[in-house]
Amino acid sequence: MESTEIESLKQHMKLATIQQVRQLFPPMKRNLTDNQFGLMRIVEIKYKSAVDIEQVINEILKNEAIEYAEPSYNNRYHYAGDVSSAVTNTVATHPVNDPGFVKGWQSYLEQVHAPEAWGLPLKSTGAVTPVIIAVIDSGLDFDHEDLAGNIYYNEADPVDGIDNDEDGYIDNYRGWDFADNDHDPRIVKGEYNHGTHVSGLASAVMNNEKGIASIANNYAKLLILKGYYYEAIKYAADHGANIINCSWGSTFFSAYNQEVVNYAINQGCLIVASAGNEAQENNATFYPAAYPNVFAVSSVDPSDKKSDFSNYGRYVSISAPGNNIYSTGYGNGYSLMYGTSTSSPLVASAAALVKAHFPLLTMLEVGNRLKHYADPIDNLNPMHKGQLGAGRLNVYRALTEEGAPNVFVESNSPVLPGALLAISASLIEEDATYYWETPDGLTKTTKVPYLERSQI
Ligand SMILES: [Ca+2]
Ligand SMILES: [Ca+2]
Ligand SMILES: [Ca+2]
Repeated sequence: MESTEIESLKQHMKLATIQQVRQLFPPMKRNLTDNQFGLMRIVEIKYKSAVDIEQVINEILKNEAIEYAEPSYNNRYHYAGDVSSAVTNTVATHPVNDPGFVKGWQSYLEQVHAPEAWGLPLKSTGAVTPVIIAVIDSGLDFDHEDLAGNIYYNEADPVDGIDNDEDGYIDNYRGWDFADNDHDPRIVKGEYNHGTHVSGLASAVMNNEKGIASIANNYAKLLILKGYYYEAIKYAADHGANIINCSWGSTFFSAYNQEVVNYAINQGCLIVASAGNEAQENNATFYPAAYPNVFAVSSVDPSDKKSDFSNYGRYVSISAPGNNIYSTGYGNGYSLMYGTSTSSPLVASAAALVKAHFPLLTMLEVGNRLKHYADPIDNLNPMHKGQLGAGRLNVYRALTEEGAPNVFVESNSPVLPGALLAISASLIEEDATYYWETPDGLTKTTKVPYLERSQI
């Protein structure tokens, strides 16, 4: 939306309740992405809370220039609670020297077969580009002994009061705080610990004789974005994130939020999101997890049964451990938590490890690989067949097995009879033959030759 259009919008709205109209994604001095997929047309309107929001929305919709108007929903984190019971101190032997792992407090890593995966050499012999996981959460203890080494810093904009990289964010060296709209996403003592716990699961420093081990095995850097906001998803997509972890959400569908999610996915990001912890109440559908193409994560217990608290549904992509998960906390601390909030960053971390091993895969293909090689758990969960995604994460299989079909149906809506359907396939090793069945029972086949990627 042009500034003149915003002015005209303000004039059209005669409601005395309107306080501020702000374009959410104005054009940047440095055009990070040529195509913002229309996000520039979105504005945020603030109004006095004494008036009913439906009345305000109806007034706004009288303007024919408005496509849609909706409330701005609050999001909440998906951590179900601290675990107060002491952990069992069983000593394991393993080349990994992180004490949390050695003492057996991270059995969830064995459950997803991370230790076998760590021993695999990278196929590529060249320099490895770190995989960037954006952690959109409550902020981070940047000085934590087991996290400091794996934080991503934007060297193009040091903290000097100037927007050196001209991206519209002054001094976004450490990331950004979307709650306070400033350059400091650090957590301070007394603030909620959620983001520090999630970040350790995504990429705590491995093999440093401190704290915990992490699936990503030091291949992932953490881009820290504070506050549970969809604007942070846009920021992550514009600032090089491969993976975006959202251990939060709300039950409200929003057209605006869906647009931001689509934007990030179109930029090549894998959005990994917790399915939520309301299963014992109403098993609400949670967003962003339930938006199409978001990698939604449910929680399972150590025996691969659905965690009591975990939401479930057809929109879930995969399941990962979420009970008694030991990770980093404020002030060089460590704590146990449970919730789908802990399951999601484990999957994000696994996605980073797969991307490090297969740098040519798109993040969509990485997600597909994780799903295809998940261990089936439907038989263990007869009440939730098809509602816990493809199964429980198995990162070792995702790295070692071949033959995962990377086939994507490119349609955002149900395909009607007679409609043309685009199917894209990427073959990693060899020629392939695809079989599929149409609803009238006909079996179709097609052969697709393998091409070197340079030819594609
Ligand atoms: Ca900047
Ligand atoms: Ca600066
Ligand atoms: Ca460590």
